[in-house]
Amino acid sequence: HEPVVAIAGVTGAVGAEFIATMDRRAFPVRKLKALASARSAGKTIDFRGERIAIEELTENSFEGVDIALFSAGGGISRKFAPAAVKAGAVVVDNSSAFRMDPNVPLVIPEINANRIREHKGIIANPNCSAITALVPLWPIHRQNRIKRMIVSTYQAASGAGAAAMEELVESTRAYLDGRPFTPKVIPLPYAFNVFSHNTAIDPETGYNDEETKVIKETRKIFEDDQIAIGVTCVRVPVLRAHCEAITFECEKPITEDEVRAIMSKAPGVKIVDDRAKNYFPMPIDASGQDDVLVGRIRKDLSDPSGRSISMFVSADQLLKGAALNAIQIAELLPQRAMA
Ligand code: 2RA
Repeated sequence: HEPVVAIAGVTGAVGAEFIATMDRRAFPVRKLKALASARSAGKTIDFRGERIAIEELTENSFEGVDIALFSAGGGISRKFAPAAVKAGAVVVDNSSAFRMDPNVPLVIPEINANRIREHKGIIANPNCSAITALVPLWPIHRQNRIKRMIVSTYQAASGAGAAAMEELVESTRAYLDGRPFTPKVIPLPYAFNVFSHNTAIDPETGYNDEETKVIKETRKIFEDDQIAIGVTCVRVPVLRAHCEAITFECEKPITEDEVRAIMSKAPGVKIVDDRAKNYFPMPIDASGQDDVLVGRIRKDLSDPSGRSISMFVSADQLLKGAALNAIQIAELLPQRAMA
């Protein structure tokens, strides 16, 4: 039978993209349960020509649910995902709550879809900044192990939710009007500004939580605890696509042409690398489409051994960085195969 699907966090930016992505990919749904906080209960959403009432998310929301998609923050996932599993649902969780749990597969379908069947009720969707880097890096790593990578991220407002996207627009409008602006979501001036990813900073390392996620999630997804990873994550005044500058060092020499050839066959990747036209991955092209755009592919001149390459990538944070990756996981769930 077609699955009953619940979305926990249906009113959020990712929740909306879950629905749009299921529509676009004709994901079969017998019944959709729209779950959100009490504040949203009673409002409605449209799904496949049906008006669906939003229900308050409680421990009892998952009776009869086959697949529960979560994107309402780690606290909500920790509180309600176990109840969903107990009710018999398989949870695909976009929050960071369970990503490092050894009993929870952390999955990017282009890389480790084989881990999905090992789930014990919960499958974790990786952080968008990890997905954006790893989709293009994996096919290289498989052929010529990456021993070190240096990643700088330029992360869009959407990673902080719909309210942050609105705040970027409003703070920019205020800036242009010369009006003072009191932020409600982003605790720093956002218009025309760049700032360190505003999450907790590890007192030992000085790395923020976003940077620590990139390191830990890369090692779990690649199943390689030895990869050396240096990373800096910042928030930039862009609406919904992340960009990342990546330099990686392989075990054996590798040329930019070899990387280009690998990228041309890599699933989930689109090469945008036109030096003549100075045209490379940009958020305005990455937004609203499924691929990770890859360009600026070139030899890292700081490594004379010829084992290092630099490149620049961009991906839609709400799609491949969140909702699309989660739906691709849901499409591969075993019971879906029996539907
Ligand atoms: C961010 N990766 O961009 C985090 C969560 N989506 O804020």
